[in-house]
Amino acid sequence: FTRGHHSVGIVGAPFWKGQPRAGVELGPDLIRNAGLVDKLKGQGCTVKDYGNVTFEEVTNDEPINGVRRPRAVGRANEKLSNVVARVKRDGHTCVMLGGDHSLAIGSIHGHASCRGELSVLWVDAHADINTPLTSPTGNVHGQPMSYLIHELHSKIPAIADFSWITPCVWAKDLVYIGLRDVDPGEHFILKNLNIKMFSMTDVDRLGIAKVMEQTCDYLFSKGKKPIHLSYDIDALDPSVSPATGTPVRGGLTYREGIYITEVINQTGLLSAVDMVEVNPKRGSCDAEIDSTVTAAVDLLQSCFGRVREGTHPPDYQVPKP
Ligand code: 6HN
Ligand code: MN
Ligand code: MN
Ligand code: MN
Repeated sequence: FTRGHHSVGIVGAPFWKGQPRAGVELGPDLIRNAGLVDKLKGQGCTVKDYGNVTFEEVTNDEPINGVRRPRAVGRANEKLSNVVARVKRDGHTCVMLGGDHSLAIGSIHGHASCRGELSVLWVDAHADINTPLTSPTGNVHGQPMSYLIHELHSKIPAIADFSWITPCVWAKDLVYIGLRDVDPGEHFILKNLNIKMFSMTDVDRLGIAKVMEQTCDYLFSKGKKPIHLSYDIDALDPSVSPATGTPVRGGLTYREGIYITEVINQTGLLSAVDMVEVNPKRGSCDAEIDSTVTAAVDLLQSCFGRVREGTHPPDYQVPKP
């Protein structure tokens, strides 16, 4: 009776080692405790919760080629890739709850290993496309796309626990929305590979409706492929989602953020979603944490058919007195 009717598989990935700030590993359970499963069921979805992936402890994890915690990050993503591939084989739209954004490596890789070529929509304040050698920080959450893009393969140095990664996304199949903090190496890559992006300046100029229209036109002109939506909660303005590791002023409003997911649901092509970088330890009070977690849940509900105008069962009758 709603536009839900999706089959959703949820995977928690309580992992933080793609960046230095503890707390982001609490994201999956916080988002669940906010009622995600019941809310999705309430709007007509079938939901299977695969629980949290468990990650092995890694001691002795010195940087390689500037990449921090390369063994932990490489192994965690290899495991996640296998779990996401299983969720896709089981026939669900996969929801990966992070965790930091380095997890997009495993999520997209696992998705592509099952479904082949994908369209990737990356909603984020950041482009997360630094190579290990352009990265100003060495944090892998600022690098995941660089490992996945075919065109960047020759720029990636060898890292033992990353050797399982085979590039699976073409630069033309990637679109960014929300960018406002892009490093020089990343900007060069975006321009050089002619990657489609809607920075916050573009959102200001066009409005979010035109941004989404152009996003869909662009992606569909390359052929209709399963969509992987990678949603970093820091795409939203910090007034909405303050509890995150790398907040940047001037982000998407709550309404713009929701509108993106409503349009993606309408395409009927959504095949996997990442919801990442919710970090309760970065909130300065409960209200800040609640606002951030609620936004994450609301975005996921909109991905799976919740509409703001409301809905009613087809057989609904106004009660007669
Ligand atoms: N994120 N561009 C910076 C870096 O360290 O490479 C920040 C990355 C932020 C990543 O928010 O997922
Ligand atoms: Mn970000
Ligand atoms: Mn990110
Ligand atoms: Mn639908």
